[in-house]
Amino acid sequence: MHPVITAFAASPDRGRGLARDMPVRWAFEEVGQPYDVRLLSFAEMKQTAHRTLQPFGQIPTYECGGLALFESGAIVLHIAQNHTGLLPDDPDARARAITWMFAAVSTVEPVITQLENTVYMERDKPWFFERLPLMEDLIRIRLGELSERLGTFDWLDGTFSAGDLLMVQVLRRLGSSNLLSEYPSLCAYIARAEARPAFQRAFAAQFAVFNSARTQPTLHDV
Ligand code: GTB
Repeated sequence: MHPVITAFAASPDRGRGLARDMPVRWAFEEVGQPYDVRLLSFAEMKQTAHRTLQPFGQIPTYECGGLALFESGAIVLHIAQNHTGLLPDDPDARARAITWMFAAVSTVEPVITQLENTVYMERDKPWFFERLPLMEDLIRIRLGELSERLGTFDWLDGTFSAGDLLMVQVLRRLGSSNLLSEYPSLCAYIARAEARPAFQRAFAAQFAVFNSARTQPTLHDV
């Protein structure tokens, strides 16, 4: 039995690999663990059956044997801890890689989601055009600090780890903004990660879901 994860049946990201099943798929691909996916509609995500697995009615979830998990970062950590390939063996290096996982989701991601929320929910507010540059500057601070730390290295701490996986996935959320282009070393860091065969397999798998949803005949086609 393979682990089963949940993902959007029709992802609002239109197949760009930005929803949070993507890091989980990518982690499975990095360690060579096959997995199955249960696709959910928005309505199904809010039903009790799914909330039993994910109290907030979101994707992704992970089920394997008797274990059910939610939170993409925790799922990636679980995969990384139970397979080789995403965390170093050396205990100190392992702890540092896990630190980068937390840094991705708790220090870098919040300023990015704050900007997304402002753009999605406050666009029609009178303060929107004043607030936007403030949100962007908060992101610039984090990107500058991250770029400074990465320097000329390929990865954040030695070899590619689950810390890089989560960090890159967080940074990819900025894809449609111009902010990243101000940090060429971060663009190169993302490109390096996206060139990994495991990333490409994960991306193709989630894109296939979007593509098949798009080509499903609708009532009007029948
Ligand atoms: N902290 C949780 C985790 O990491 O697992 C957050 C999970 C989460 O935000 N899930 C989102 C969800 O289920 C999907 S990924 N949302 C539905 C809901 O809350 O009702 C977030 C996401 C959605 C859309 C885009 N996009 O269109 O680009 C990108 C990311």
